[in-house]
Amino acid sequence: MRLSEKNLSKLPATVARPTYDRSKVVGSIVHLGTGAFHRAHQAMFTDAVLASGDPAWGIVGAGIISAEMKDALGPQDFLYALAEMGADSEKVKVIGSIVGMFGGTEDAAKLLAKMSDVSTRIVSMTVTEKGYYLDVASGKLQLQAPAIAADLATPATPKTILGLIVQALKARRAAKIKPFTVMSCDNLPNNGKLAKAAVLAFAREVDAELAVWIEANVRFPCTMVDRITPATTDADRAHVTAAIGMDDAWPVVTEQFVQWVIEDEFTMGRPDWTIAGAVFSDEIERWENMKLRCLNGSHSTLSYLGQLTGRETVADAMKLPLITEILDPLWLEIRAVLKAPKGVDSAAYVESLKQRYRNPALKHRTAQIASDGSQKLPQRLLAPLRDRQAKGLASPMIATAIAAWMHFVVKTAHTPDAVLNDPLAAEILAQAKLSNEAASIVGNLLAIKKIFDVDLPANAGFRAELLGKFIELAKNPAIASAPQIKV
Ligand code: CS2
Repeated sequence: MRLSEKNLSKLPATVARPTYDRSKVVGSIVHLGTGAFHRAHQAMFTDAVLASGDPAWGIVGAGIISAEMKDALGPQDFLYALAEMGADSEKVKVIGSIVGMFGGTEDAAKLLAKMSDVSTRIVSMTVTEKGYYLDVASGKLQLQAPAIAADLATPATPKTILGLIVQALKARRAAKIKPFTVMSCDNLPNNGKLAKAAVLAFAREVDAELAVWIEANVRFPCTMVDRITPATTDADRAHVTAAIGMDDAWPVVTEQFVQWVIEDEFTMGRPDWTIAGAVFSDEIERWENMKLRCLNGSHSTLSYLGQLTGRETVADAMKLPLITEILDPLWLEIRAVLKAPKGVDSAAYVESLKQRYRNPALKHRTAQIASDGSQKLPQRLLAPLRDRQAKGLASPMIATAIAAWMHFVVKTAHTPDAVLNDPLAAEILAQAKLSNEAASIVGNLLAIKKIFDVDLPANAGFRAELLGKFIELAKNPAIASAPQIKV
């Protein structure tokens, strides 16, 4: 038996389900990147809005690259089970807020038509850091990236989020339809401002007047999104099937904690997501920085150290004193230059992170978090590092974190068949293999401007600090770095 509208009544009583009439729900939010995170987060908040009796805000999901999710959820009326796992309790609910889906480039024309239609009031996205095609260090649009170059060559048939958004806004402007709100839900600082910068840079290449109109009329609220949601595994599928008594091709397993802080800037209205606990705030930058630096910064650190110590999951990595002895002082370094939102105690925030990381019910793979380091390090770790440098403070623990990333990439470079998941993989691996000598490795990797810009390699004090930590990790018998490294 497969999860579907018709089988909802056969779910066990313990499983919550949509009680609203899904046929009345209007698909007014188009979401680009309907992966596990979106389905654990925004779709869950939106489900609560629909359940409260407001049918105006359904989600039409879109896979940008592939039709995989549409193919999985289509036969089950886009319903899926969300398992919220605590250390000793579990809640399972079926989410009904996704009412349609487009999948992959073959649906791009239909997706564009929907985005151009007046029924679409919000276009939101979770496409990860690299989906914005912005050079992390300079903030410039990557005009040479093949997907961007292709969309610029044929703007009427876009395949990237930037091409789609700009083309849909162009059509709306021509038809005198109000522009939708563009809402980024990615882990980037000032994600709305970055989304705006990327969209405007793309629009300027297409039509300068359109860019001016977008700048004046479109809103790009910033958001802080938080819910630890590992990629779904086959074990998760089996677990959820047992819990709901029927098959779900792509359930989501997440934690019980969830947080969403949003800047209240919308062109065509918005759902009342506060019903499920979202917060509208004008202190969004502080919220984003606290989350990106304390959570994501420590997550990345822990994942590289976990990868070097054979710890497959975050919960396992948290059991290793070597790792917690690095994380605790790392958090102190980060918090010392952090402006927390008013009334929020960042020490208590960090304590709650430790509990979340230790959740044994979540099998969050360190390999997953360790991916795309080039896109993650700047905002997670290099930003607090620069803030400390501006105050003349040394940062031995942030240096340790960066050294751990360096060991991770060097090890990957020297391990046959190992793959580095990173859009800059070719450049990083080439730099990592240039020399086996510690000081040269550190210098060569630090020379990647797209990650470290020019200030960090030029800072002699920081170079020495980083090299010291790189050597310290190399000499630590618990760290399995590449045997080739000569210290
Ligand atoms: C993680 C995030 O994979 C990663 O880089 O740090 O996905 C993290 O789990 C979420 O931001 C938590 O909200």
